[in-house]
Amino acid sequence: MSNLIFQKSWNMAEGEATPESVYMNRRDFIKGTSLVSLAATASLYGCGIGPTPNPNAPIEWSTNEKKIYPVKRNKKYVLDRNISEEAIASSFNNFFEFSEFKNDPKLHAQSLSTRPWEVKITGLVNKPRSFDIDDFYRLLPIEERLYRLRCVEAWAMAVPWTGFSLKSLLDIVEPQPKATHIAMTTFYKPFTAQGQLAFWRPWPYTETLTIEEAKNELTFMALGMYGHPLRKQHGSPIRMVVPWKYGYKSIKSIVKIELLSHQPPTFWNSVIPLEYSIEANVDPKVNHPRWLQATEKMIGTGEVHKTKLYNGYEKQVAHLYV
Ligand SMILES: Nc1nc2c(c(=O)[nH]1)N[C@H]1C(S)=C(S)[C@@H](COP(=O)(O)O)O[C@H]1N2
Ligand SMILES: [Mo]
Repeated sequence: MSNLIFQKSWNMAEGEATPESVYMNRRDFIKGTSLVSLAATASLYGCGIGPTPNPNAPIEWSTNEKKIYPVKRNKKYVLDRNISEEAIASSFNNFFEFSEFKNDPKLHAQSLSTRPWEVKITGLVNKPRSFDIDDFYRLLPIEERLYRLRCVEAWAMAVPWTGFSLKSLLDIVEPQPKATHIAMTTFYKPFTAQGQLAFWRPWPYTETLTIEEAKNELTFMALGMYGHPLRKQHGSPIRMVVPWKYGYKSIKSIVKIELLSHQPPTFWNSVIPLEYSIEANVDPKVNHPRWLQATEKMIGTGEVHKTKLYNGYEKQVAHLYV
C-alpha cells in the first residue's frame, strides 16, 4: 500500500472519518480500555493472540475458487459513476470486530482464519443444513455485479462483487411460510478480533432483513470483489451486500443465517436505536443526527453526488415499502 493512497483515503472531512459510533460513557470507557490494554499486553507477551498480521498478505485461493474465476459480469446491473479504486476500497473499511478506525481492518483482519468455514442455515426452513464455504461455488450460480455501496456516514463506493443472490440459497433450504425475517450473524472470536473484547457492545454482529427483502433480486451474498476472493477486511469468506440500504446492513464474515417469525434485535440498532434504524433504507430526506444525507462523497476521488432514494435502486425495491 503506497503512502499516497493511504493519505488520500484519510483526506476526508473529519465527520466522515469519525467511527460509526462515538458513544460510550466514561465508566464503560475506563473498563473497556483496561480490558483492551490487558489484551494488548497479553499479545506483547505472546499469549496465543496470534502472529503479527501482514497487511500485504496475498489472497489465499481455494481449489474451487481457482476454478471459478474470472466470473462473468451480469450486465443488468450498471453504474452511473466510475468503479472505485481497489486500493482505496480495501484500505478504508468499517469492521468493528478488528478496529473502530478505518485504516486498521486491512491489517488486523488478516489474522482471521477463513478456511475451513461453515455457514449454518437454521430456523424456519424445511431443509436446515450447514454449508462448507466451498460448497457455494459448486451449488449456486455465481456472477459478478457492479453495485454502489452507501455508508450512513455519507461516503460511498462503486465496486464489482462476485457471488450469488441470497434467493438462490434460500431456494435450497426452503423457508417455511411462517418465516417473516432472516437473522444473520458474524463469527465470535474475541481473541482474534480484539474489537470483540469491547464487552459493552452486543457481539457478535448481527443484522436482519424481512423475508421479502431477503428474496429481492438485489440481495447478494458476496464471496469475491474486484475479480478475486474477498480480502479479509471486506468480510471474507462471505458477506451480504444490500445496495439500497446503508452499509451497516451489509454484514461481513457470516457464520449463521436463521429464519424467524419475528424481527430479531440487531447490533447497531441495539447500540444506538435513534441513529441506526433496522430498516435503514438510503433516503436523502432523512438525516442521521451526525451526518446530513442529501449528498454523498465517493471514497478516493472525493467526488460529491446527490443521494438517491433507495440509493438509486428504486425500480427494484420501492414496491417493498408501499
Ligand atoms: N461484521 C461486520 N460487518 C460489517 C461491519 C462491521 O463492523 N462488522 N461494518 C458495516 C459497515 S458500517 C459498512 S459501511 C460496511 C463496509 O464494508 P467495506 O469495508 O467492505 O467497505 O460493512 C458493514 N458490515
Ligand atoms: Mo457504514
